[in-house]
Amino acid sequence: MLIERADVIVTSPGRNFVTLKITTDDGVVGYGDGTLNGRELAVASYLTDHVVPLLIGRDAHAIEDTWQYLYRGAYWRRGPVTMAAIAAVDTALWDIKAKVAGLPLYQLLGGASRERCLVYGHASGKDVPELFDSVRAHLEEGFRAIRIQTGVPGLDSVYGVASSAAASIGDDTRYDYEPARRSALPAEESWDTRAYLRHVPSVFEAVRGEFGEDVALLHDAHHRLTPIQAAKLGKSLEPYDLFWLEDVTPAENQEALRWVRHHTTTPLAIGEVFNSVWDYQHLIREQLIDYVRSPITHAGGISSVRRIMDYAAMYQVKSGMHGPTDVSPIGLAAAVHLGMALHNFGIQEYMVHSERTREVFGPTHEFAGGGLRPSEEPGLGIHFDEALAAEHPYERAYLPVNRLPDGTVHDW
Ligand code: KDG
Ligand code: MG
Repeated sequence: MLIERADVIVTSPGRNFVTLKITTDDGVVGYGDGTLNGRELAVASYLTDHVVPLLIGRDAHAIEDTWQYLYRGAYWRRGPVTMAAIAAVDTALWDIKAKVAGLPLYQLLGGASRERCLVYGHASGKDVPELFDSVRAHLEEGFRAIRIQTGVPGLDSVYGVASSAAASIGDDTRYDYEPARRSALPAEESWDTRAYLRHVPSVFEAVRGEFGEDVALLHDAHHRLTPIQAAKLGKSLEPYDLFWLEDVTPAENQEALRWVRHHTTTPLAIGEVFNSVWDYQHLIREQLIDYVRSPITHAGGISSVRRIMDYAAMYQVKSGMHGPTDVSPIGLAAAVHLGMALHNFGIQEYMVHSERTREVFGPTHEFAGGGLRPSEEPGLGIHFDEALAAEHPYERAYLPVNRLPDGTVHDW
């Protein structure tokens, strides 16, 4: 079975997505996600100009060989653009293989290890009362694990805080802090680490006081702290028993995690900006983290994330794949299929896509009992509507940029 066509589709139903559609000579179609938030067209060009010509005529079943051919053959390895492009190919080929087998993808990955994949939603609020509304809305919808982000007194806007986070599932305003910001230039936000460190523990104290001990709570520091600040935050949050504390320091300096680890027992998650097993080599072997955040979409696809998770399993490190709205429903479907099969699955991030996005992608996985479960359809279970996708052309959009009070650019 040979690859006959490969089409790169860029669509923007609420935000931008890059999709690869591979068609075989006997008409089987597979989809892969290669969306890289704010740099979408770089992946689209990498695919169209450099990868698609290599795919035509290849054996659609040779997934591992194609992965190695694209990874090693390019000479220029790793990096978010390359690995998102390889992810799109790998995911589309797994979709095809499972459709040909007539099985939902998780069956080819080893079969179900659990009934459903536990997910966490995003609650947020400018202040504690707003945050409580948002937590309550998530609990009513059935979430059992919730990420908590709040405004910080003195700061105008803070990463991860929506203007109406209590809006219902699928409402476009629920995650308006993480939007396709459709302006000519990136929005600019401000940041003050001391104010943040003073405020956050009181928020978790209030949330535990109101909602009790059962709900799993998570928090994302979004790479903004120094090692010693991160250690302080981890220690100060210990009484509130977090499921994890995410991205405490910038991901490039892996030594930083050693400092944090030596000072706190709060579990640590990192890796949404990592894109290969090599990024985890020391962090996992030295047991400096508890959860791997790499999503299939940014880390070379199902084959590659599976490699990371098999390595992580030796050290009791679990998965916690990135699942923001900028990973398309195809990337999320792939994560749920792999999550079903992995023994060391931990949790899946689930920012529910807007209605418009879901109409274009047609995902069939289902949310119930605080978790996601893939449908039993052969393949990934995606019904992509190309005609509808074409009605939503690309619009340039950037992630925000972050500055300290004196104007210095800070990590976002
Ligand atoms: O594109 C970047 C976002 O997906 C990221 O900022 C979201 O940190 C994030 C998260 O944990 O979902
Ligand atoms: Mg994050």
